[in-house]
Amino acid sequence: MTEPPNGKLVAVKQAWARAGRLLTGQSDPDKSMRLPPGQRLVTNWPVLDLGVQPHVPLEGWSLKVDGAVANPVTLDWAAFMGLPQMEDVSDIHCVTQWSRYDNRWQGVATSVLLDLVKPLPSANHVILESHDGYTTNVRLDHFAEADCLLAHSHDGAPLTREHGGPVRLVIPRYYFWKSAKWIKHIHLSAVDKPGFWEVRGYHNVGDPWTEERYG
Ligand SMILES: Nc1nc2c(c(=O)[nH]1)N[C@H]1C(S)=C(S)[C@@H](COP(=O)(O)O)O[C@H]1N2
Ligand SMILES: [Mo]
Repeated sequence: MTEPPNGKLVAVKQAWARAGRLLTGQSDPDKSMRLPPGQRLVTNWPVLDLGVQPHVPLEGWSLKVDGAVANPVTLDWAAFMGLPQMEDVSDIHCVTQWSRYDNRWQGVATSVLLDLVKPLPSANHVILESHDGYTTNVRLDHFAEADCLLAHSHDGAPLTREHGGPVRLVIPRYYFWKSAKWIKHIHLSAVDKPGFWEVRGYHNVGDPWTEERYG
């Protein structure tokens, strides 16, 4: 995506990144506190996007997983829902300072998907691409962790369109911008490829406990 619909919002966040806004200078690498430095707890669930919330009907939905894998797949809805399902409760930490505890997600573990496609030894990075043109990147070993999933439901109800339904990534160890909504393509790669916010001043990794907001 070259020009997102909400260019003004993007420009503001980019300016914040340049200015190092919201940084407290504190760090909690051992995760001794549940709430990472500089975060505040919310009980609502804010919606963040680039000004579009793509409508993706289940009939046309598909998820492509390819790149440095032995067995690339394109799953339709029935195939995706036919995979073993899991549930996990985790906290959300958004780089814009809100955190939300105890999100109960249901979906397919990233490890199940990886078992299916069989990553090649050269695969080290995962590039995620969404229906709104959004992209983001994570390390393969972190993507594969036990609390990471492709979620289709939250608290037992289908994920709403505004929160990334039909399916979004959930990767709790990072700021929430890494958890791509409306996911359509997962590309495994030997080389890293910074995504939408990563090329606009956000940190390439995004660990909330060491305040990797920008970088
Ligand atoms: N496809 C897509 N995924 C996305 C985004 C986006 O704009 N497009 N925003 C990211 C950001 S910055 C955040 S904080 C979370 C917000 O998720 P929520 O709206 O469900 O709270 O989604 C992330 N995933
Ligand atoms: Mo965000």
